[in-house]
Amino acid sequence: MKTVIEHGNMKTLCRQCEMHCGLNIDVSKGEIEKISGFALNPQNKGRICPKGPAAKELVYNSDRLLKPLKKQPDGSFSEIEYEKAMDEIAEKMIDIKKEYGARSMSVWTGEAIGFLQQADYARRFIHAFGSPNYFSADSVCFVSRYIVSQLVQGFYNPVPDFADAKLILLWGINPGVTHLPYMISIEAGLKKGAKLIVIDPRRTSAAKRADVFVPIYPGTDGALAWGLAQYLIKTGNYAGEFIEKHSVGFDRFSRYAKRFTPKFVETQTGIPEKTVVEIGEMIVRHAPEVIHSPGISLEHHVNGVNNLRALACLSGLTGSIDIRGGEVWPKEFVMNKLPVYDKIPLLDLSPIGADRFPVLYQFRKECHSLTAMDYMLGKGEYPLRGLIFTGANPMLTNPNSKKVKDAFSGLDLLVSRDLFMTKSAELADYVIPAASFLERSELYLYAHLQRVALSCKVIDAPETTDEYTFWHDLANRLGFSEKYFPWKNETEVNRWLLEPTGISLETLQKHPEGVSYGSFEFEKYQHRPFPTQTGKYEFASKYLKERGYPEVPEYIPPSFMTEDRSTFPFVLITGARKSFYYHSRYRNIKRFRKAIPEAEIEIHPQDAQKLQIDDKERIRVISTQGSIEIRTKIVKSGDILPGFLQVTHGWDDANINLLTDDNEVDPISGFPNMKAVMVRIEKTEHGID
Ligand SMILES: Nc1nc2c(c(=O)[nH]1)N[C@H]1C(S)=C(S)[C@@H](COP(=O)(O)OP(=O)(O)OC[C@H]3O[C@@H](n4cnc5c(=O)[nH]c(N)nc54)[C@H](O)[C@@H]3O)O[C@H]1N2
Ligand SMILES: Nc1nc2c(c(=O)[nH]1)N[C@H]1C(S)=C(S)[C@@H](COP(=O)(O)OP(=O)(O)OC[C@H]3O[C@@H](n4cnc5c(=O)[nH]c(N)nc54)[C@H](O)[C@@H]3O)O[C@H]1N2
Ligand code: SF4
Ligand SMILES: [Mo]
Repeated sequence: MKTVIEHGNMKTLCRQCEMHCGLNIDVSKGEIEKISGFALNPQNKGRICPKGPAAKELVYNSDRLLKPLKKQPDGSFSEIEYEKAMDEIAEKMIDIKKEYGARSMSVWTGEAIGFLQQADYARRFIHAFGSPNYFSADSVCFVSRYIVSQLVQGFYNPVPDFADAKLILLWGINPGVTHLPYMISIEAGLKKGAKLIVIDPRRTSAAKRADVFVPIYPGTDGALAWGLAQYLIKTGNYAGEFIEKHSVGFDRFSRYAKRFTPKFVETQTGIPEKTVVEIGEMIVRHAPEVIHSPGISLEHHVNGVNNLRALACLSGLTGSIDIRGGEVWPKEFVMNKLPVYDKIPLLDLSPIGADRFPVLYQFRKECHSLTAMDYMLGKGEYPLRGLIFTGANPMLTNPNSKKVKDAFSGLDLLVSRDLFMTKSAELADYVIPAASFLERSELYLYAHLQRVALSCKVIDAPETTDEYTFWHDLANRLGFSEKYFPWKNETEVNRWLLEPTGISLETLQKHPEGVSYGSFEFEKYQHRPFPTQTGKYEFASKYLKERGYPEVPEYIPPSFMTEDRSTFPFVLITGARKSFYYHSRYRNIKRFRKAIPEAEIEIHPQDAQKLQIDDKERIRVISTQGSIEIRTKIVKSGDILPGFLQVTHGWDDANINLLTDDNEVDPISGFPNMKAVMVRIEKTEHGID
């Protein structure tokens, strides 16, 4: 494993999260010496989060897998040559195809390889093989928001212009920890005088900087959004001209809004009536330069889509669409496309979950990962017998881990591509060492900056394969590489992707800070229709109504507010992010592990006192699905609402997804409830050890 240059400096993009900050890499004697932020990349302007420099500890980690592994009959792993492993994987795929049909094979991409080019190789591969079954972490990640934006305004990625906003509302998102470049833009807005409102059951780092911090019961954001809509409509403070000319469904929307008086909103959200009015007044004062930015937490509820729709409609009410300081539609940068879905639709092969969640399938062309488990367990319309997963650790990240284990364990073929041995990889028949982001080169679009950039290969790691090479090598053995994976390597793919754009690979190689592909124009809807079904901004959705869902985003209270609580008196939020950890990753970075050595359950001091629980005591948390033991962290009063608990996911030995339920899902998106899980707590014999 040597850097591609012996000495000197290289610039690239970080892909340890979706933000793709610019990195500056100092190299000495064929090794990375130091990683810092690249000041000329406008995405991060030289700043990076703690994971930026930790990339060095990631790629040179002593746990790194550098040889393919094959599971032996006794359950242990032995090393195997790459070519032989690939021959055997291809043979097993052919067997599965012969016995059950191609659709019984599937692929799954995780967050680590991203949502664009790297994931698209896998999509292309499985469709070319003849199976519609492409799964990914996206269907527990951002896809609900993607569906909502498409439904309401027709674009999946309107970008927030934080720097020019006058009022920013963060709904269950903590960008200082999770999206550093967003925080940089928010800070630019705050410097110019913007006000900040943070809506969260926990006092996060963002909440500490807010003008108004609004603690809210999880899963009730829809009620607050409706309450604000009611306030704006009742006081006549809405963008009448925009609504009249460019929207549909406002009459039905405003009729439904009526019941959400500040008093009613208080009963649902726990937010005092007067705070609801105060937020309403602030919106009126600053409209239309108002941005509502939701995080993952609004999606992880069974009423997620409709809560998000209600929220999305607030931007239409204030006319904050496609304006400076509002939500802007970026120009499209049209590259060649890797997915071949349009050429090989495969709909007649019953993609898994397409019948159960047709909206998810229609908007995303991807299958429902939770339903996949049932098909693997023989409870589907047809058997799912094989899976290749890459950059994912579903054993710790999908809900109901016990079911994931049972499902994965019974497959005829399970292949993991990863940098490390993980809880999921342990179940695999083959584990193939994957190239890290510093060992490949890919294109990235900064939509909010309208720039395109290219990451470069910093390290040559012949012990590993990059995503393209892996899928190419497998396609080659299965006889479809010439047709579908004809490029020699990733550089050639990048050249092909850029062909229609007028920007060459060489230009991007010369400009590691990226290249602009257009300036912003605003209010484009004045001269072209919204790309929705009706050509208008949709306060009510005929599309959803036709599929049996409510036309306006009706609010349904989360189950903990309506069900009997005697067995499970606490409500558990899972997955609030920590700076040092990324889902299940980085537990093997020693200095991070020293800072946070093990999983913790955040608990309010009042609740701890009531249960006579000490700080750092090992307790048991129990849900309808299972239980885990975990150490307490008694937080300050005000840091979490009493009656609510929080556990960050991704820990091997205190896996919170043993408690989440894969059947408690949003009926539109199929997203699981991960943010309002009913639980109880019991003391253990361990106490404080
Ligand atoms: N360091 C780090 N960064 C990451 C990740 C990581 O694992 N680590 N993961 C990346 C990924 S894939 C994603 S999807 C993003 C997620 O990014 P964010 O959406 O910013 O995720 P969180 O940090 O979990 O922040 C969510 C906040 O929502 C609050 N919350 C929970 N339930 C509710 C609710 O019902 N309503 C409201 N209003 N708030 C609620 C939680 O208390 C928490 O503070 O982060 C990305 N960035
Ligand atoms: N309870 C609960 N569960 C959650 C969430 C929550 O909030 N609460 N959040 C959900 C969300 S939003 C998401 S996005 C998912 C994420 O779910 P996953 O994508 O399954 O999560 P990771 O743990 O990040 O798994 C990534 C794996 O990829 C490996 N890897 C790292 N770099 C590379 C690379 O370059 N190539 C390859 N091939 N592998 C690599 C890592 O070692 C790691 O094992 O988790 C979800 N799960
Ligand atoms: S925020 Fe951190 S992990 Fe994400 S791209 Fe930037 S430096 Fe990398
Ligand atoms: Mo995510």
